[in-house]
Amino acid sequence: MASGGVSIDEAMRRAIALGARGLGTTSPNPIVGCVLLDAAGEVVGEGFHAYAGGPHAEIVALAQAGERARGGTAIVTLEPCNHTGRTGPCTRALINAGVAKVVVGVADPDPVARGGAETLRAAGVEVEMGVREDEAEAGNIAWLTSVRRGWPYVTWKYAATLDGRSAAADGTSMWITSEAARMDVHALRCASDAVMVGIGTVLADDPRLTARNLRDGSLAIRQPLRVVVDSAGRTPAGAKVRDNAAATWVATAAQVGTGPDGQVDLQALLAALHVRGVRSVLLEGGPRLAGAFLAAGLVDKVVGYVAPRLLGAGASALVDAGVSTISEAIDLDLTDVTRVGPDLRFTAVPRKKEG
Ligand code: RP5
Repeated sequence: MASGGVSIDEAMRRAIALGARGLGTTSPNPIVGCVLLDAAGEVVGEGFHAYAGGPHAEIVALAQAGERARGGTAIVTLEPCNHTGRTGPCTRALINAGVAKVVVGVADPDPVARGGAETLRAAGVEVEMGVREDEAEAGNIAWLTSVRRGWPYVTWKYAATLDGRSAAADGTSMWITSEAARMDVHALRCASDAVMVGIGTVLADDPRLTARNLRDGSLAIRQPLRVVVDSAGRTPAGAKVRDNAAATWVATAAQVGTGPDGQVDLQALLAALHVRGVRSVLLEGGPRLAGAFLAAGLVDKVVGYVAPRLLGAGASALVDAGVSTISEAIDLDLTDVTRVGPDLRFTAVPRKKEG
């Protein structure tokens, strides 16, 4: 590395941060960031993938660098694509630009686009895989998980009181948490391809399920698909989820098929969403739907907002997961605890069952 230049490691950190700017807008494409260093190690180009059909991160960075890319190093969070889709292969663009080395965070699992490293090596480009791999993976976790297994990454979000209640005894449930926590939820909605609730929540709360700025009520630029899991098709014609603010899919058992419980088959529902290009789902409840997802092992991450309030006996439980004895408890591993305004936000992942 020349004096004044940046290390490969620093450049990958920068590329991961750049890629994050595309969070929520790239689907069905991945989150990708790229930093280009010239032969002396100076940054000569940067880019990220902003939306499907738009230029890939490598192409944005190469355009900035121009001739200075020749003999340089491209640091990319995801293995450069090897195929012609809506845009041409990034491997070809890197080779044509005379890039000498490509450093990759995570290998591309997509059967359509993978194989970039091999193509680059065959053209005489040095390739180094797995730099800051864990962070690059975390930055693109929904897309990577979804593409590897064929159904979207599911985050269950809940809001509860300190005694774990989601609604008061009379059924009122809106605004358990603070505006700060609700704004945080809108950021989660913005970063998700779909927001999902059960018919019970639609009938009880008539939610809008749009991503918006709570202060002025304005809608975010891109809206997640609203999904109502509604086995018997009971969503009222006048429900807010049926307005024009965002696209909505009322998923019925007749469309999706039924699972063992006679309700919408959740695995089939997720597979159908994957086909529609949905890579991440924000599951917002209510207790029955969240319980069914948890019991089926279909939740990848839990984000819980807990308000310092108490609702006491008679109030609804947060989740109806059919647990009747302690040995059946659904165990989670906490990954983060953050204070959001007056509330707490817990992030956790369900613990994999042994055996
Ligand atoms: C859910 O968001 C709550 O359970 C409530 O039903 C809903 C409110 O959504 P908006 O109407 O604010 O979009 O988490």
